[in-house]
Amino acid sequence: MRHRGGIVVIAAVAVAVLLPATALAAPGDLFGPSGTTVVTPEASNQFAGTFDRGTGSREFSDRLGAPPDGGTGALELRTPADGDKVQFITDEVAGPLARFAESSYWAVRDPASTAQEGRAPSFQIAADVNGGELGPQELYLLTYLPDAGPAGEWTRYDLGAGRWCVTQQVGAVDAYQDCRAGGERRSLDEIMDSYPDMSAYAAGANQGAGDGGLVGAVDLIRVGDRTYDLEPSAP
Ligand SMILES: [Ca+2]
Repeated sequence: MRHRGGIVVIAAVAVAVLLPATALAAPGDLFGPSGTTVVTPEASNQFAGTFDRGTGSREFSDRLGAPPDGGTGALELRTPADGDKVQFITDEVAGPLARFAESSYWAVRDPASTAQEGRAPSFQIAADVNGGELGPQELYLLTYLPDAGPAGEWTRYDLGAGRWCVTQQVGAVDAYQDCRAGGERRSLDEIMDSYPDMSAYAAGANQGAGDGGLVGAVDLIRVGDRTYDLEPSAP
């Protein structure tokens, strides 16, 4: 087995290979006319796990229901152990960080979770610090930590108004863990002031590392006028 540092470095490279900027972008303007894209096991719309590790799992399910106007189900995320991480991220949202000024997602914590109080699925944006081609050392992760709502109740998180940790992805650093450990949080405006050319190339839900025992679900990921409704099957 490779040591953790090796795994993280390989994962970062895998992200760059799997999600090359806008090269795989779907036709049409995702940020023009409003619309909803239904994401199912059969129609992933370029969503994929990226920094996954350990024994965590993802499953489209009706078990925890869905938020209002979110269909019948959602994407369930399980991280039994602290070392587990599962993600669900798409590059269709690639573009300037300003895109996320109007963005949100919904999440719920299964009441049966044994994780620490307050834990719920988080959100991350992978970004190129200076735009253009993603060069060495240019991968940064923006991490949003939700304040978990009551267990079993779907809660909407306003990402545009949120505060984010900004972490350069180098070596063995886990941006989520780093943020959880007290990383400085900044508004999107503050981040755009500091890094005017920073450009997102992927974004989505993150659960772990450090969320052992958490069972959660995410749904209605919205960026700009585009909403992704996560469902076990097509309507
Ligand atoms: Ca749904």
